[in-house]
Order: sequence, then C-alpha cells, then structure tokens
Amino acid sequence: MIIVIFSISNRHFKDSLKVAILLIPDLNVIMNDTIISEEILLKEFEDKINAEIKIEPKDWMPVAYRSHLIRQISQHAHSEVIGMQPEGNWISRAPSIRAKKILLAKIQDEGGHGQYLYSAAETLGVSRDQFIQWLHEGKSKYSSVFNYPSLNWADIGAIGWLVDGAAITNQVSLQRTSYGPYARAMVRICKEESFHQRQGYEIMWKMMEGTKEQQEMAQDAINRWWWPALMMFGPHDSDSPNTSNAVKWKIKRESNDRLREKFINKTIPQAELIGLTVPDAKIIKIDENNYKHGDINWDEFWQVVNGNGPCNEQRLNHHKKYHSEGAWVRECAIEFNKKNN
Ligand code: FAQ
Repeated sequence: MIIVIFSISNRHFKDSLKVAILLIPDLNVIMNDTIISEEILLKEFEDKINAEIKIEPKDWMPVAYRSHLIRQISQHAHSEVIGMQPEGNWISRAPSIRAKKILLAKIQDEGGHGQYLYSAAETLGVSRDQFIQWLHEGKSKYSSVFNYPSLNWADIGAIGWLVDGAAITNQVSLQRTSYGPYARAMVRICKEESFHQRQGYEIMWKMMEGTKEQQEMAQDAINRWWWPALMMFGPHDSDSPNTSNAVKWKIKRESNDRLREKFINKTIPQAELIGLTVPDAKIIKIDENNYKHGDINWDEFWQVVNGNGPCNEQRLNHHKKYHSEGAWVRECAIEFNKKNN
C-alpha cells in the first residue's frame, strides 16, 4: 500500500491505474481507499505544519516538500564545505599563533556544519555520495559568496564578520524550520556561527585600531565583501521561485529580502562603531533602526550562481581533487566500521 501512495503522484502511473480500475472492480475499492489515504495524509501533514509540530524523517510528506528540502539542505551543506576554502588559504599566514588557532577551530566548525547538514539531508532518502556527485556535476549549487578570492588577512576578518554574519541571520530563522533534523542541526550551528561572526569582527576592529595601511586594508575588504554578502540572501522576493512553497511549508520562516534587511540593520552600526563605511552610495537611513540599501548587481549574482564567478572553477576543482585523493580515508573508515560491528 505504501508503494502505491508514493507512486500515485506520477501522472502516467495514475492514468494506467484509472484504466485498471475500470476493468477490475476490486481494484476500484483499493484505489478509492488509496486516494482517501493520500488526502488524509496530506491533511495530517498540513495540520502538523500549522500546529508548529516538526515533520520527522519517517513521517509522510508530499513529494515536493521532500525534494525542496533535499535541494536546500544539500546546497546548504555544500556551502559550508566549499566555504572552508577561502579561509583555509590563510591558516598558514595568520599573523599570530592565537589568530591561527582561532581560524583553524573556526574552519573545522564549518566542516562539522557540513557533516550535520549532509546527515540531515540523508534522512530524506538520498545518499551522501549522490549529493557529492550532484555538486561535482554542477547540478547542485553552493553559496555564491564563496566564489570570491580572499586576498589578504583583512578578508578573513570580513568573511567572519560579514559572511558568517549573513549566514547566522538566515540560520537563526531556520532554527524554526518545519523539518525536525534540519531545525535541530541549525540550533548547534547557530551557536558556533555566532563565535565565528565575533572572531571576524575582532580582526576588523584590531585592524581599525592599527596603522593607516591596516585601516585601508580593512576598508578595502568591506568594499569587496559587502555586496557578495548581501547576495547570499538570494534574489529579491519577487524573483525567488522557491519562496512561495518554502513559506507555505514553513521551511523558510522569513523571506530573502526581510533577512537581508535584518542583516543590514545590525551590520551598519557595527561598521560605524569601528570607523568603517559600507560601499553603498545610495544607502538610506529610514529611521532609528532601519536602512534601505542601494541597487544590487543581479547580473553579477547570476553570473556567479551560474558558474562564472572569479573562483567557481577553482573551488570545484579543489573539491574534486581532494575528494578523490581522500577516497582511501573513506574506504578505511568503512572497513573499520565493518570490523567493529
Ligand atoms: N548562491 O528561489 P530562491 C555559510 C539560487 S552557509 C547560490 O530564492 P531559495 C557558513 C537558489 O538555490 C551559507 N545560489 O531560492 C559559512 C535557487 O536555485 P535552485 C549558505 C543561490 O532556496 C560561513 C535560485 O537561486 N546558507 O555561509 C543563492 O528559496 C563562512 C532561486 O533562488 C544557506 O544555504 C546564493 N546566494 O533561497 C561557511 C542557507 N541564492 O536551487 C564557511 C539555507 C539563491 O532552484 C565560511 N538556504 N540561489 O536551482 C537558504 O536559506 C536558501 O536556499 C537561500 C535561497 C536563501 C540561499
């Protein structure tokens, strides 16, 4: 019976079944039961969503809800893992042992976030190997922001402060997402992400207390990372095809534009406090707590999303190379697991 419930969303299969129903009276009864079952299941699903009860892996869910989550959670996981690359580039060149230790811990956290998220996505019935294959084939996305180069130490400050700051703004809201494993992963990720944002801000703060050259480096870094950070929230709501279902199913709790506004409102005062300015000539302060940003370069955004950013090729090639060179580690882990279970 379960197989029939899942398959019934396939139109051709449904048509063949309708023909069969006309021919076999007993099957008619079975089919009616099945259709009723699906309606009941959908109603139960919607009731849970409305009552803020989390959907769990073994619960019935509409096919489109499942595939929406598979897409979003796996892309989120890829972002965490690919996001290690721009920062990893600076571990060996951190300006002190303290800075090196902090950066190392931060990057390790991002790898861990990828693990939680791949595990959450796997509960939806797709293997991790498949997710990685989709990434390597360019079928699955990761955040556009990681396709920009990290040129100097100030960029490490800007990534922590702005990129993690933008990520956490989104992730705080995702703690209330409707799918249980995703929401629970977000709780831990947010705790760690808030430390990441502070380590980035501390770097910028220290540079702004330093020499004129250091201050210029910090301003140059915010000039280059500000717009890519705003783009992390995705296209305007009016151009966001996934938002309508995401909001209906409470996967997204706030829209792309609303989250972007929240990020701007909290980040501009932080910039001003240490003497930095955001590179937006059209920014307007609407009232005490709210700002309106100028035009985002959406052509640039789509270029980067579609694989033509400054570092897209480099990031993906790097991932492919080390994934392939690390195959023996995965094989050893599987053998070890077999021996111990
Ligand atoms: N980059 O209809 P929407 C981090 C795609 S974690 C690339 O609005 P949706 C931690 C989108 O996928 C950062 N593609 O889509 C860290 C869709 O294409 P598709 C990652 C983007 O899903 C810090 C199409 O455009 N965070 O940084 C982007 O409703 C430092 C239409 O867009 C998450 O992934 C983009 N920026 O909203 C690690 C949070 N924006 O899939 C290391 C979870 C949009 O239909 C160092 N994800 N697209 O082919 C989300 O909240 C959502 O998926 C959005 C996009 C908001 C990213």
